[in-house]
Amino acid sequence: MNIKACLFDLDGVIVDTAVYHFKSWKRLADELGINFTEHDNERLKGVSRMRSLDIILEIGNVTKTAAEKEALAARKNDWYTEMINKMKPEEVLPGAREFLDLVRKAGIKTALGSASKNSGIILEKTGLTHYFDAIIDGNHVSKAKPDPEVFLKGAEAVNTQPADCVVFEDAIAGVEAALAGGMKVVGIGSPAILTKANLVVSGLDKMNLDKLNTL
Ligand code: B16
Ligand code: MG
Repeated sequence: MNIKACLFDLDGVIVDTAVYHFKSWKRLADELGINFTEHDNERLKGVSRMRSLDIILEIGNVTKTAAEKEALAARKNDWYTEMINKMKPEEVLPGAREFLDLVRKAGIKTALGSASKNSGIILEKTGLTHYFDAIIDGNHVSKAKPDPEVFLKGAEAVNTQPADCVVFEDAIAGVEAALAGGMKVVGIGSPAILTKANLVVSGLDKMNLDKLNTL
């Protein structure tokens, strides 16, 4: 395959913001009297903010109106943004900056394809903004992964056909989104979980151009 663009998920691939999501959702769940565990938090990875809240409310068997849910999600996001505003370049996951550098030097385009509406601030605080030719995130899409919208928009933004793109994803829904978009996908995590990915590595520190070219 002649790869022309690499599309990257953010949380779980480039940075580990799951820990900040967990802390802020946990604070909200505690206030609501819901027992929300780190195990439950796995279900929130790659999922939109509102869907995450719905999952937590489901766990606690709690019902809220649409207006109440908006307010709760906004409270969580205030706590979350307070934490990500303190993020540092050292928090970039091992090998991510190096791999971005490598593909860019090989003439391959790079785009972000994240569900997060906070990707701009995360990339700025970690010093990664300029590694991406295009940034598509939760502010640009109406359909969440596993819908391919975020990656199709990413491919379009870097003028590349989906068949010439490789997606890097840590969530099952993200792997499915990439495949639904007609792209190749490298799973970041465990092969036992990301069974549909074309290749699975434990992190971007285990990626190189040779592996990319085998896809
Ligand atoms: P926000 P990704 C996702 O990021 C997270 O994995 C998920 O836990 C979060 O709910 C979602 O972003 C929305 O984030 O509340 O900042 O808009 O993995 O798609 O980069
Ligand atoms: Mg992710």
